[in-house]
Amino acid sequence: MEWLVFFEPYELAIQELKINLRGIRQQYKTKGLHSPIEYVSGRIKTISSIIDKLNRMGISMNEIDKVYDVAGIRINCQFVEDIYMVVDLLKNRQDLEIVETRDYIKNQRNSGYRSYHIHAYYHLETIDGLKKVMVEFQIRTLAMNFWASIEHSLNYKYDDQIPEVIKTRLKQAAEAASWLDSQMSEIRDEISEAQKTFEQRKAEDIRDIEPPANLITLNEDYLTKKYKGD
Ligand code: 0O2
Repeated sequence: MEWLVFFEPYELAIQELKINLRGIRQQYKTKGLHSPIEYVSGRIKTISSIIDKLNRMGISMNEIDKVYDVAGIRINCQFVEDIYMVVDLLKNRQDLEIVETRDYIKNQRNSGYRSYHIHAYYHLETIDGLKKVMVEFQIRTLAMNFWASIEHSLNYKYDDQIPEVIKTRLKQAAEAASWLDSQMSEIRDEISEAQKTFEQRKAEDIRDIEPPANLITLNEDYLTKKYKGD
């Protein structure tokens, strides 16, 4: 029961943030613009993972608030430039209070890990009033995400003791991912233009399709029934 109470605000924050951030993507698409957000996911840290982290940090359960990533939101982007656009979007939100930023893109970790992290309080409206919920945002390109998820699985498999030979391969793979990101950035305008044209064509195709003759009648019938008596 205590864990349920503990997790609830984090879960609500994740649900709301996922909807809000997906809404941003939707708004870019509606305007026929390239969206800096490709897709958004969220997770709550498992109890065992929280306990592992407390042990790693050498702190007790009473200091659980120091675990900044109980609620995690991951934002995947197409281009490195998009990451910094997303960072600005987050910094300008009224419902977020930025506490810390970590740029592991400009300062790649020794493992080869790249990503942009933000720790921020999300302003959650609860039945007991405003609650500030700590959330960790990880903003990365698809290439960074691919690398991180593979390395994460290997760390799990080898219990954080990845053999040196595999570590070397991972570093080479991280360089390749970084190279891929820079190549994609070079042709970013071309790709964005192609994507915009594709979206516009899709919209035009729909506009050109004649609706069935009885569609309006059907809608009118439906509305008459739905609001009968109002
Ligand atoms: P999980 O399972 O993803 O929740 P610090 O001790 O403060 O220097 P800390 O606590 O690792 O660093 O915080 P940081 O740097 O903000 O990293 C938090 C999360 O980023 C990690 O959470 C990972 O999700 C991810 N991350 C950081 N470094 C790496 C890395 O080298 N490889 C991969 N794959 N992910 C990384 P957890 O709790 O470690 O794990």
